[in-house]
Amino acid sequence: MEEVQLLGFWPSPFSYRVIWALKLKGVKYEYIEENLRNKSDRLLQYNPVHKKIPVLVHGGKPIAESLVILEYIEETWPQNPLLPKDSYERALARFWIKFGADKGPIFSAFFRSTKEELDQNAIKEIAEYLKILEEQALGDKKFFGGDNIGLVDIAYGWLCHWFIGMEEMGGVKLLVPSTVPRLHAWAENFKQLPTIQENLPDYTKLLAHFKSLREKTTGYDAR
Ligand code: GS8
Repeated sequence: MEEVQLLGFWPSPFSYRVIWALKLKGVKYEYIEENLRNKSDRLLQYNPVHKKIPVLVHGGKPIAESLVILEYIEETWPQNPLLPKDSYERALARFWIKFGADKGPIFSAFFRSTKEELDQNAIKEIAEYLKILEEQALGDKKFFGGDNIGLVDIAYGWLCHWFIGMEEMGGVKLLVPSTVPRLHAWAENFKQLPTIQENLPDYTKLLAHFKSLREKTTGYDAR
């Protein structure tokens, strides 16, 4: 088998998407931690356009963008399929993956504001987003694709850990049983899968990282 390497950054949910997919497929890889404040020549050479992690390097060939990497992994290692066989079901899965990617920027509100100044419009938008996910994408299923984890779950997986940290930092609770019971149950089920549980960054460290990001963005120490 050709060598697989992953260039990542420990608090990045985008790195974890790739880690989870590789683990679920049973693909052996070497993890290389990048210093994003002092990017390596390797990262700049492998992702000259965005200069971002994650980058998957397979047999010396780099692939950037986590969602593109997930599709590559699914095509290259077909064992334990993460997308449905049926073309229509696959299109639906891709629709929801794209929905999540398009809506990503709404979550930056957590880093732009302090606990006291959290943008209430952004919070409302995020609450509506969670409701749409629950009602339109998840429904009564255990995972987005049915009984088993798939690429849609992996794409939204950050909600079960990173988003919880963002909520704690912002002093809000949105992913809760009282408003989105089925999505909350999904997050719990997702997090309990051994592959996910064993591959998550330390929560306390993550929260401290979030707070330092927020301080940089807001320009002052806002506790
Ligand atoms: C986002 C990757 C990203 O933001 C993907 O792979 O899905 N759309 C991309 N990577 C960040 C680290 S995680 O916050 C990154 O590498 N940033 C470096 C920089 O912006 O200079």
